[in-house]
Amino acid sequence: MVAQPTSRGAVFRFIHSSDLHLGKPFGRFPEDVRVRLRQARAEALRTLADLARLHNASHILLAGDTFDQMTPAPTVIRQALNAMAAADTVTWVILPGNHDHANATELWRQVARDAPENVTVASRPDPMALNSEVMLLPAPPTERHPGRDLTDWFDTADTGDRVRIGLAHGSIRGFSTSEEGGSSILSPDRARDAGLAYLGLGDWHGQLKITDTTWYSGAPEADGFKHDHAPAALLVEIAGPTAPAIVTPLPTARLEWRTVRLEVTGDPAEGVGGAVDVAAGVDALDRVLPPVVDRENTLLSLRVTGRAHPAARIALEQGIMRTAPDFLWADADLSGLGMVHEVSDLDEIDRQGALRAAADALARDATDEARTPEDRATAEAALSYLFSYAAEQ
Ligand SMILES: [Mn+2]
Repeated sequence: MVAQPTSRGAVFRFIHSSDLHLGKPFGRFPEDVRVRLRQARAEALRTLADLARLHNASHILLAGDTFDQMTPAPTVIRQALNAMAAADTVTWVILPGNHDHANATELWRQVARDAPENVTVASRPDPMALNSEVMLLPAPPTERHPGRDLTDWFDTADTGDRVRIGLAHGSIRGFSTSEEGGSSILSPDRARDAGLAYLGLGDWHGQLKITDTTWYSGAPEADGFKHDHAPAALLVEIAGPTAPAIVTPLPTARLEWRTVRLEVTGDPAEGVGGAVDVAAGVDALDRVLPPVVDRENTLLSLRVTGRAHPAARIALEQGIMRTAPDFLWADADLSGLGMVHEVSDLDEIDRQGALRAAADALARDATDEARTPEDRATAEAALSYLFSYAAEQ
C-alpha cells in the first residue's frame, strides 16, 4: 500500500529506527567477532540512509540509544556523524535514550561541535518542526531510568494544525518489560490521547507493534538471541493530520543471530549400538543449519535435545566441531541431550575390568529414579566422558 497525498500537501515519509548502540563492546566474544559486531552496527547508519533514499524518505528518526555509552570513543561519535553527513539527502533526528541520555554532557557537546547540518539532536521536550506541515514531539530521557512518563506533555502541546509525530524511549505499560530491566512507564494510549499520527519508540530491541500508530522499530542489528524477528527499520508514510500512518518494516541486518534446535531420538529399536542414529543425528544437523554461504555472517546458538546412543553423541559432537568454523561464531549446548545405552554400548568402553565396573556403576546411577535429577545428570555426564575416552583409544 502507498499513501496518497492529500490536497494539503505531500506525503511525509520517514524511517524510524532505534537502539543502534554504536560502540557496544560485546565483551563476551573473541576480539575478531567483536570487531565484526561493532562494524555491523556502524554500517547500520549507511543501511538506514540507503533505505531512506530508496523509499524517498526525507527524515530518519532515531528513538534513543544511538550510542551505547555516555562517553563513547571519539572515533565512534565522529564516524557516526561522518556517515550521517554522507547521507545528505536526509535529515537525521537523534533522540537521547537511556544509555545516551540527555545529561550525557560530554557526548552531546562533541556531537553539537561536530554535527553536520543534516543532524539534529532532540535534546529538549519541545515541539520541533520537521517541515512546514509536520511537528515532532520528542521525549528525551534525562537520566538512565526517569521513573515517569516523559510523553505526558504531548497531550497539551500546541502544534496548530500540523501533523503530530511523537518520539520516545522506554517501555510501555502492560506490553513490554524494559530491555534494561527498568519499570514500564509509557502510556499505551499516548498516540490516541495526544492526537499523534504516529508514535515512534525505542528501548525494546525487537520490533513490536503496540497499536496501528505506536511501534517499537527494534534495533537494526540484533545483539543477542532473544528476539525472533529479523531486525528491521520502519518506513512510515503519513498523508495528513487525520490520515492513518502506513507502516512498513524494511529488513536491515547484515549479521544474523540464529537459534537452532535439534531434537535427536535414540530409539534402541532403530539399530544396534546406535548405528542408525549416528547417521540420523549428523544428517539432521546438516538439515537444520543455515546454508553454507550464509554462515560467515551468522552467530549460531545450537540447542540439542532428546536422547542419543554414545556413538551417536560422539558423531554429533564431531559434526558440530567440523561445522563450527563455517560460522562467525557458534555455540552448541548439548546439556539437554540425554543418553540411551545398552550392554553393547558399554562393551565399547571395555568388556571387563575397572573401567567397565565404573561404567556399569555410572549406567546404574544415571537411570536410578531414587537419585536426584542432578545426580543422574552427573552420572550421565561422567559416562558420556568415558565413552568419549574409549572412542579415542
Ligand atoms: Mn537500547
